[in-house]
Amino acid sequence: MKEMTQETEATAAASGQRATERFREQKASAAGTDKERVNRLASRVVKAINDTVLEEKVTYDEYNAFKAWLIKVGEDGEWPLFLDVWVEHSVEQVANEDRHGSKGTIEGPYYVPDAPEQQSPATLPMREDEPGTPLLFQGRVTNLEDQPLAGAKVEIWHADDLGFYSQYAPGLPEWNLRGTVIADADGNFAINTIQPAPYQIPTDGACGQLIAAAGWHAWRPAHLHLKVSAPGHQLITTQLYFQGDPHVGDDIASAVKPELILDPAPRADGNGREVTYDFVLDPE
Ligand code: MBD
Ligand code: FE
Repeated sequence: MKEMTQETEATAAASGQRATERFREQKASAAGTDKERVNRLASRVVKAINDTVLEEKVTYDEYNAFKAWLIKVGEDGEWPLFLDVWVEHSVEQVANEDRHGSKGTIEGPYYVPDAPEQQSPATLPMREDEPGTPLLFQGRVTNLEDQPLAGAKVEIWHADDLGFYSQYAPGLPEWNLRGTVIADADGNFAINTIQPAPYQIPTDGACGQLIAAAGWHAWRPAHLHLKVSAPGHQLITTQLYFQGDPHVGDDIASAVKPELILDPAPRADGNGREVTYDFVLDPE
C-alpha cells in the first residue's frame, strides 16, 4: 500500500475543487421538475433526517457537528465526491434496472468528456516511464442479438499506479490514461494501458473526516471506468474491477457487481497481462 505523502495530501484537497468546477460546467438544473415531485422528494429527505434526530435523540453538540461538517463539504468542493461515493449507486440502480445488456455502475467524479480519439488497436496516452503492469484490455461491442456494432465508441479513463487521475492531480499530462477508442468494423476493440492500483478516496477533506470519525475505510478496488456507445443504442457507463483485489468485497462506493470483475491472464510474450470483456448495448 502506498504511503500518504505531503504531496498526495495536497493533491487530494485540490481534486474536490476540480470535480466541483467540472460539475458546474455541466449546468445541471431541476428547472424541468414539477412542484409535486420536488415537494415529495424534498419532504422525504427532510423527514428522513428528522426521523433520525428523533429516533436517535440527537444532541445539540451532534447537530452542530453535522452543521459544521456540511459547511466543510462545500468548502472542500467535496459534494461531487460525497454524492458519487454514497448516493450515486442507488441512482444508477434505478436508471439501469430495465437494461438487458451489460451491467452499468457509477460514473464517479473524475470523467472528462472528449478525450482524444484513436482507432482500435489503441494505446492510451501515458508517460514514457508510466509505472504499473501493462494491461491489454480487449473485447467486442454487440447489440442484444449478438450482432457487432461497427465503430462503437469506447471511452476509458482510470487512475495511475499511485491512484491519481489526470486533470485532478497536478503534474500529470492532460490526457494521461484517458482515451476514446473506436472499435473496428467487427465491433472489436483492443486497448493497451496499465493496470490501475486500488484507490483511496481523498482522506484530507470533509469526506475523509467523516470516514475517520465513523471508523470506516476509504478504499475503492482498482478499476477501469468506461462509457460505451454506438448510434441507435443506449450509452452504458460502467467500471471493471480485478479478481483478487483486496477491496472488491468492500468498495466504499458500493459500485462493484459480480459481472464487472475481470480476471486477466499473463500475456504469452511475458509483457504484462491481458483480458477480454464484451459489451452488449441495449437499443435506444
Ligand atoms: C473514484 O475514482 C471513483 O471512481 C469514485 C466513484 C469516487 C471517488 C473516486
Ligand atoms: Fe474512479
